[in-house]
Amino acid sequence: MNIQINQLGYTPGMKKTAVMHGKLSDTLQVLDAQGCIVLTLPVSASRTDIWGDQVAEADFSALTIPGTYTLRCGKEASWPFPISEAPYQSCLTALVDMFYYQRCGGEVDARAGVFAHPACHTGPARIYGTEDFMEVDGGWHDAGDFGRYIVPAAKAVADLLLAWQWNAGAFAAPNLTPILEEARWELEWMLKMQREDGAVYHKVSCARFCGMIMPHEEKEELIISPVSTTATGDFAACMAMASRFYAAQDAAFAQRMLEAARRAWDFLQQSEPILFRNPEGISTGGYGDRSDADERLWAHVELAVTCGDEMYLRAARDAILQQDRSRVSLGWGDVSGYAALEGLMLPGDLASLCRQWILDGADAALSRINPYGITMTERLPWGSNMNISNDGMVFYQAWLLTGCEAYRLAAEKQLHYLLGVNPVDYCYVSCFGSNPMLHPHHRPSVAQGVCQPGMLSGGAASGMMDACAREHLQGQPAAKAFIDMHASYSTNEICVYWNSPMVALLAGLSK
Ligand code: 9MR
Ligand code: ZN
Repeated sequence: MNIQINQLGYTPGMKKTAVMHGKLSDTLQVLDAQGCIVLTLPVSASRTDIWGDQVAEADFSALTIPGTYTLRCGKEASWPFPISEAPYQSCLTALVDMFYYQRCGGEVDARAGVFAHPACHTGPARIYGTEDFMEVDGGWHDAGDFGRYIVPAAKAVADLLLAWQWNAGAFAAPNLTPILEEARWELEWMLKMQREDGAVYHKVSCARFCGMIMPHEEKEELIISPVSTTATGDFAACMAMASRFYAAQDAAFAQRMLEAARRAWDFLQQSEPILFRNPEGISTGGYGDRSDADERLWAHVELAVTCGDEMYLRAARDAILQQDRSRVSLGWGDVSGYAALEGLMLPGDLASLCRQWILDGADAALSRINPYGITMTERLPWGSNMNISNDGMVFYQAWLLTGCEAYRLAAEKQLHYLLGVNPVDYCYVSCFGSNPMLHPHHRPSVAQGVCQPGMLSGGAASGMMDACAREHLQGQPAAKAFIDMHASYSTNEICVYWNSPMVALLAGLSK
């Protein structure tokens, strides 16, 4: 289609903008389900977008009556879409259920249909380079592979907790498991990954990625990779944060997490950076990093917020003052943005610094927004849809702080992009929308020959980082470098920490 809309539709009161390739006509017509024209609206002058295409826009916010509609402009039409009070609720439910489907170390029951499976990856795992074994059952499979990694786990859990904080009411729908219970599944596993001295092992996986099989069919030896200070910092932050969320319902669990966070923090104080690289013989996800300063910063802030001790406050203050506060990063590699968001709960002057940090970051991002509403143009990284959801979270937080409409609209634009207003015309959430992503790099989906619903694709990636992308996407502009084929792991994998920021964004915007 040459007219891009959010394929899941809009609420009556939302601002609604269609994006068109080329100026198809001077007017846009809105047709109801019977094909009758209900509105005729002007189309903007077309402008050259970042990839040399002509792009025009039309605002159809005047459409406010619930129903199913299509847009027409010249000879082109959009997908049909609804106007309704809660157009994203079923998508949000599915995005949360995805975490249940990703469960490791426990049965995924019949509610998951063909994706049900007995407990997988159980039994002792060997600590790399030793003949020592540890039991580290549980957690979620990271992505289309079955590794379990601490660094991305911390991001995913933090996002789910923020989603809950922003709008607990959005999770009243009957999910496969309630969101806090699901986050706990991961937290319990993370706790097992801590060494006695407080350090945290980076990951547990087999030595290499397996074939396209179901999780319980992977029977290779499980190996626990060495500790890193990025994993330890993320762990300390995430545990200190989570302990606040569970204090009311399970004080003992909250206490266990806080003690684990303190021990991880203590380890960091006496340790040089230990930056992870896959050791000899291990080739699963690396989640390597050039710096652990941001993980340490986040840990200081969460412990300061949760405990209020002078020792943590001092560390948080020093780290915030040293931090470049011009952008708010919520990536797995640079987690400093979580310090900004959570730092809003620090005492007065530090909270003000964090508030300004968020607004500066949001303003810088706003100034980069392109015709599709996203901030990236020439280069889209592996997992760009995470960056887009992360931007949405930052805009949403800026809106919470100021009530300024421009931030809210920018947050909504990130959602619209993910759900259809993008140059490839896909709804990037599997099995949702009129033109859904259906062939993810996701072992259970490939093994069963059917797509698991509710997974956000990594999305366009300009680097041509797999053979399938090189074969089909060479020369495409950045945001068109996407192919819905399972072989393209760099453009069409799925991940827990790509779903999680979308859960937070959607929960927030559903309020
Ligand atoms: O999401 C990760 C992306 O930012 C990196 O560029 C990429 C290459 O290192 O790895 C991605 O993470 C993958 C991980 O290594 C293994 N599980 C699947 C992840 C998503 O593709
Ligand atoms: Zn498993």
